[in-house]
Amino acid sequence: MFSRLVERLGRMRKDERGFTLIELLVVVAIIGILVAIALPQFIKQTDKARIGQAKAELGMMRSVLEIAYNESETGEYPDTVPEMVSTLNNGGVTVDADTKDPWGQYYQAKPSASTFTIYSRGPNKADGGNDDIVATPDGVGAEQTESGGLDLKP
Ligand SMILES: [Ca+2]
Repeated sequence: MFSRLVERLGRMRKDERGFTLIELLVVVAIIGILVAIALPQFIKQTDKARIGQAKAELGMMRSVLEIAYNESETGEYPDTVPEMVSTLNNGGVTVDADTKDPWGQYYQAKPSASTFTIYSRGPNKADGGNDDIVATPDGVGAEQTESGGLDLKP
């Protein structure tokens, strides 16, 4: 079939005849079907990669907060967002106005002296929906539901 197409392309140059409308429609339909099959798979893979990135970034923030907690004289976690930001920056994880999760949203923080929760709102870019990626002193988990966080930014 492919060789016939090439043959036809060769002939086309000679007699200046183009493809028929039906031929073009068939080609367009085939491309459409291929895109329809590949696109959802591609989106799924993209989200998987982004979830992995969010987990890694939250894991680094979690490590810094844990180290700072273990080294602190007060035995407390930073209990405000600005304190959390400066703790993270001092620990080598840069958090500035441009620090966003893989979906372009600010990471969310719920600071408190006794514990912390930092999370990404996940693919749906909103609190909850069972797609949030959450870090606490216990670890980092995906496909959870969180709410009530504050933008983690200076
Ligand atoms: Ca969400």
